Amino acid sequence: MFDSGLGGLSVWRAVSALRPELSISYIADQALAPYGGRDHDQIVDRSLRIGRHLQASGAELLVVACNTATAVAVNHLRADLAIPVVGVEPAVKPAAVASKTRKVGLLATKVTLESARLKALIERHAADVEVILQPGVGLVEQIEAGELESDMTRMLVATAITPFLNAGVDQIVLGCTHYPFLSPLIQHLAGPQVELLDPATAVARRVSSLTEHIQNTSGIASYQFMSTAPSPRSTQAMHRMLGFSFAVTPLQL
Ligand code: DGN
Repeated sequence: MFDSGLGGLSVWRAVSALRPELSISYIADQALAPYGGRDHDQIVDRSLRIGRHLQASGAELLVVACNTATAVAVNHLRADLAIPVVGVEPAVKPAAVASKTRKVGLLATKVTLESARLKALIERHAADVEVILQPGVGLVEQIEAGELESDMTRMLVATAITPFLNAGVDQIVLGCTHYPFLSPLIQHLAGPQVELLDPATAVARRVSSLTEHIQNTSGIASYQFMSTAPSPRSTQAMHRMLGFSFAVTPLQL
């Protein structure tokens, strides 16, 4: 499993809750984080390097725990790798189905918002609702720094969701795997009439069905966390986000 940084841990959390016996190697590509403003070639190149590395290390399935990398690199990964590849997509369809106001907010990175993949997703599943697109400016950086509740984070979240609230949305799609770590703050600022949608549980179900054949005879999962640019601060943030301590191994790609 990989992400540009710590956001994919929201997917890690859902997968390990559903399948606690699965061993997971997680790569945070913090040397290149955030992916959200990078050009496509760079994201594709990084995703391929990470995917090949994990496949060569014995992974039987790859989870792209990043909407941005999924939007631009998932097809390249599927063409290149021999193992199945599961991506993350903003939960536009369930939001469109659930919306009573017929107005849905989608918070994601710039690359995801501008991707052809997202455009197709909205056309396919949300053509009859108004989808308001909003980049989460600065939010990934705050989460990477472990700042989940600071005044600055609060201000950035308020700025990001104000257009949604002004438009009267009743669903906010969290279109970046980092954002679920801000769910308590977003929910508090948006109010109880707004529902937040995180695709992690749906991804976990997909992973689970694709790994039914994988037997872990010991019944004990081994977890490995790697980063291309580890730091004590981000390791501490990871511990806080997952609620337990572990080593983060440096990785060079
Ligand atoms: N967590 C990622 C996503 O879901 O898009 C990437 C965030 C980023 O690197 N900007």
